[in-house]
Amino acid sequence: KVNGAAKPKTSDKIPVAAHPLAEDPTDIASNIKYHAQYSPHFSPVKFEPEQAYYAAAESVRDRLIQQWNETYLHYHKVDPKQTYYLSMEFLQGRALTNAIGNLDIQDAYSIAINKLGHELEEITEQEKDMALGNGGLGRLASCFLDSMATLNLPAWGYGLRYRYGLFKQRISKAGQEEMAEDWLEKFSPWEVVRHDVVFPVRFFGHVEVLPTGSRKWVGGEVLQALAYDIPIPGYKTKNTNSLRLWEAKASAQDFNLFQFNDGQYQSAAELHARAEQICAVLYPGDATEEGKLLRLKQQFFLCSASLQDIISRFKERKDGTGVREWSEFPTKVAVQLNDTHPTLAIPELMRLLMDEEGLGWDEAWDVTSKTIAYTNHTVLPEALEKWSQVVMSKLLPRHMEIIEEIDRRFIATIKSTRPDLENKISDIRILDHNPNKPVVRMANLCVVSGHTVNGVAQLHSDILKDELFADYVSIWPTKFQNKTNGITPRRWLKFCSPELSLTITKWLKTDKWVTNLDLLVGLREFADNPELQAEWDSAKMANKQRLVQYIKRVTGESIDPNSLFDIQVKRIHEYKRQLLNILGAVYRYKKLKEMSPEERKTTTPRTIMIGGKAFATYTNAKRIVKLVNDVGAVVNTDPEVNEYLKVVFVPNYNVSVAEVLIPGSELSQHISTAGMEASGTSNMKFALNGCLIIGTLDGANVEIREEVGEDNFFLFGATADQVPKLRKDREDGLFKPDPRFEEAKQFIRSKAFGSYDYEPLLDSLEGNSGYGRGDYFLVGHDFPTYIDTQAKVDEAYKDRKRWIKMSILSTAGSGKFSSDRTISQYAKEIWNIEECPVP
Ligand code: T68
Repeated sequence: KVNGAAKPKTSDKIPVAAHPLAEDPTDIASNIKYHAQYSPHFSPVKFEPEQAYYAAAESVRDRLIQQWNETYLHYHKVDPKQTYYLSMEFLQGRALTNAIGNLDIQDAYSIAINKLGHELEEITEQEKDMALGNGGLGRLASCFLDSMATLNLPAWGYGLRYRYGLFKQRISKAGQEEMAEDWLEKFSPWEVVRHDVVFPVRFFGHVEVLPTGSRKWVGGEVLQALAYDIPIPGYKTKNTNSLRLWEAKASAQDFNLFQFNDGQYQSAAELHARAEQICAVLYPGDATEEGKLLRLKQQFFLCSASLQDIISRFKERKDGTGVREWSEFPTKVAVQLNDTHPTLAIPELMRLLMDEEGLGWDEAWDVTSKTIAYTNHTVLPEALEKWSQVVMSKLLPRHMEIIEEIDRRFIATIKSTRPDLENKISDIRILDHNPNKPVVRMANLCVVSGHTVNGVAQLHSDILKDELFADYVSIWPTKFQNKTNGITPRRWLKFCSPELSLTITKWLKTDKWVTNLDLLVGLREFADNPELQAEWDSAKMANKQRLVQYIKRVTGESIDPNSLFDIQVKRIHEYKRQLLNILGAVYRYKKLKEMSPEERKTTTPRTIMIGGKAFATYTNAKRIVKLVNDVGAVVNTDPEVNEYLKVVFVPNYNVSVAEVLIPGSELSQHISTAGMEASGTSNMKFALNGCLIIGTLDGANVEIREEVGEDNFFLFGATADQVPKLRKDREDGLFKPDPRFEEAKQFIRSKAFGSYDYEPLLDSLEGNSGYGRGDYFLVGHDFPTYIDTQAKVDEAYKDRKRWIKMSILSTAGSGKFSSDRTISQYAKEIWNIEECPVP
């Protein structure tokens, strides 16, 4: 690799010229040089990978902007119904590889960049992840954006432009440490600020009754929402949609020059400071009242700015005959709420329609309830949002009034039409008037106000219908749907695993699977073919080798590419049961220690990799991170066993790390307590990449197993319908732990992995009852079948042919899990929107 000072001669011969839409690699190289020179961000002497990245990104952006403008103008002309996906999170990851891949200019760019003395792969590594999300929910939103553009659907993503996204995770002796991740440290070449798109957003104040009788929210403080747009290119199509992220600003009038000149610097710019707080961090800690208020402000800021923008677009695209009828609004606008975080869109749309546009309640309600739909992503009681009525009344007095009125009308309807539900009213109404802490139940507000509610995998949607929302189902039997999650095959196979993609294309004799993932079933007939098996094996090995290098670079650990690569990566949570995984590893280590050297040689060597971030204040999750690291430190330096077992904690798991880990995986663990993981989406990414799953019958695992075939899925554990009884048995002291489970815990207690106090963590697995105690997540119950199933994995891996066949069948059965399928279903069954391809 040549870079910096040692540039090859070819680079000097390339002229500097703006060729925004160049096809030819030399012209592309000229355009990249043009950006390095005329859109400078660095002093002119250097052209190292970093400078090359920014210049290349800007040259790719040139063509995106061309398509992007055409798309906007086309939608403007055709005026189709559009979807607005409101989400507090978008986990976009890196954009350069994705944009080059979707624009299908990979080869030309690769050559162009070579001509400038660099490697495409190396410069793409310079990009920081855009990590404006926590985990599955945020990444799902980003996969959806990719599919919406690819399917030529007129759709927008709306979110917040957080200054600091998800924290960076560092592992020290003490365990996880969090650091602010400054994705905008230099600048992002992918965002365009729209100085003409600014909306006022009010907080606090009070409600005034006007002489006409109508009500108006006045006073308080007003911030400005400024739009930043990120282009979302579809795969091999001109359609390029937008992700619009709002930034909070205070205006010049709010800067008190008088106070400033008087030396009162802080109070002079007080509103500016408060504006900055709104978009400062992704998920401000909400243990304090201030934290809760800030989080609610963020949610309202997103909802208010987005709806004002949506309404202004609706008005702007009238057909020239004058003002549109408001009843047309739901025929032009579909708003999808990504969980309850943007629920305030409901009262805000009501307020805008009534107080700003002059509609009556019934008309406004009709429009709102036909426009809004809600996706639920969790049944965990602690994750169902409830906002204090006191805080809500203070921050959003008019919205509180509107919510009270929705609640009042809902109760009145139930009383008059469903006397049988009279005794359920306190559960299903929106307001909870608990005297200790009156709250607004956001999920209830969504269910009552939205036209459709969906879960994210079949099992999860069934649980919503049968349990969480059962009473509502009896009121609105057709309101509830399932939309099993999906992932984009572009990022999660084609771009992250080029060798495997080429093999698939070769054997299917087409690359159409990239947009029609069902075609992967065509691989089934070749699953036993030795030639395909050999190619498959070598593609997987290339990915494993890349992973070996990565692990070496970030942890210093050398792992054996011939060992079984066993990976669990996801947010650390007790219900996801990383603790079950690490207890299994501890048990495996202990058994290896007890074996003779000859016996050890008969075992299947394994590298267990675990990665994920723990929420900063989630103590038990942080203890799990520490335990994995401590176990790794002992196992990996034990010369007796480290040929047969390694345990590696992969730090700072994020989208770009996933793009290296998932293609290199052979076994992955999706082992949550049944009924608790709404869907999971990484399980789909692993299966698509020919990785076998060991898992419980939870979330989308159920459907993955159906699709790949039960012989190709390592199943264990209690089922969702057994869980309540198992918990009850536990409380009644009827649970008899397996001796192997006791042995694993005892080994940790013996300080085999250091002197850190693991007692509180192990304690959560003991006792009889209580959340987080009494082994609420049933680790003890599932441990023996987990160990037995892992033994089956070891056996299966010894038979290379059988393993590779299972791997091929995993990929072949993954067609259903394309987010293109998911989004087509949303488009038809919830949004009622149609494709609008740019000619
Ligand atoms: C996940 N939820 C589900 N929540 O856990 C997962 N952020 O099963 C599912 O596959 C995925 O959503 C997509 O449907 C989340 O990721 C959050 O990240 C979250 C929760 C509360 C507040 C903020």
